[in-house]
Formats: sequence, C-alpha cells, structure tokens
Amino acid sequence: MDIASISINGVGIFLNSASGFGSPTYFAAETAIESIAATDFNRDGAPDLAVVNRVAGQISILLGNGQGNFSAAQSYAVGGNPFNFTFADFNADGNIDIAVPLYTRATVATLDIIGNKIVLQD
Ligand SMILES: [Ca+2]
Ligand SMILES: [Ca+2]
Repeated sequence: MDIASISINGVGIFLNSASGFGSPTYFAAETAIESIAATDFNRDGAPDLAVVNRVAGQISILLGNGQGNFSAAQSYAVGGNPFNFTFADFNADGNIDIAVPLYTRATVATLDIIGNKIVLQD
C-alpha cells in the first residue's frame, strides 16, 4: 500500500517497497488543498487522484499510470469554498461521479470520461 499526501508542493506520493516508504515524489496540483482521494476515475486499471482546492474553488484530477507517476493536474471550477468531496457512480452510467459540498450550496458535479478526457458537469 502506497500513500498519497497533500502539501504546499502539491501531492506527495510515498511508494512502499520491501524496504519501507521512500522519500515522496511531488506532483504539482493546486495550492491550499483541503482533501484528497484515490480511485480509478478513467477506468484504465490505474489509480488516479482527486484533490479539492477551497481557495480556488476547484477540483483537480491527476491521472495515474499505475507505476507511481501522475499526469499534470486537470482542474475544474466547482464554485466557492469546496472543502471535501466524495465519489460514486451516482447515475449508474459506469463513470465515477463526484459530489462536492460547498460552503453556500450543495453541488453534485458529474465526471463524464471518454478515454482520458474528463468533462465536469453541474
Ligand atoms: Ca485511472
Ligand atoms: Ca456516473
């Protein structure tokens, strides 16, 4: 089991090997990240990461390659002050969706995924 952490540098990945956890590798994401979660958003078999940035009002997705590396963050505006999120296939279309609680209103954002293209919908 590996660990993904958040910091001012973005997302840090601590890969676990037979000798334990090594130094983290950092991948740029938004600053002021409030929350992070991993799942296979684009269904290619490799775990991906999602992070939420309260200050920028964005969710960012970093697609994993299954070998510990991640793509540049793809960011989507979701509105003011998101601070957490959860995910599931809310509309049973086979694509994982994200629900984002905001400070002033509730928004359920849907990720439609075609290959590695991710489209965020309210
Ligand atoms: Ca994936
Ligand atoms: Ca869905």
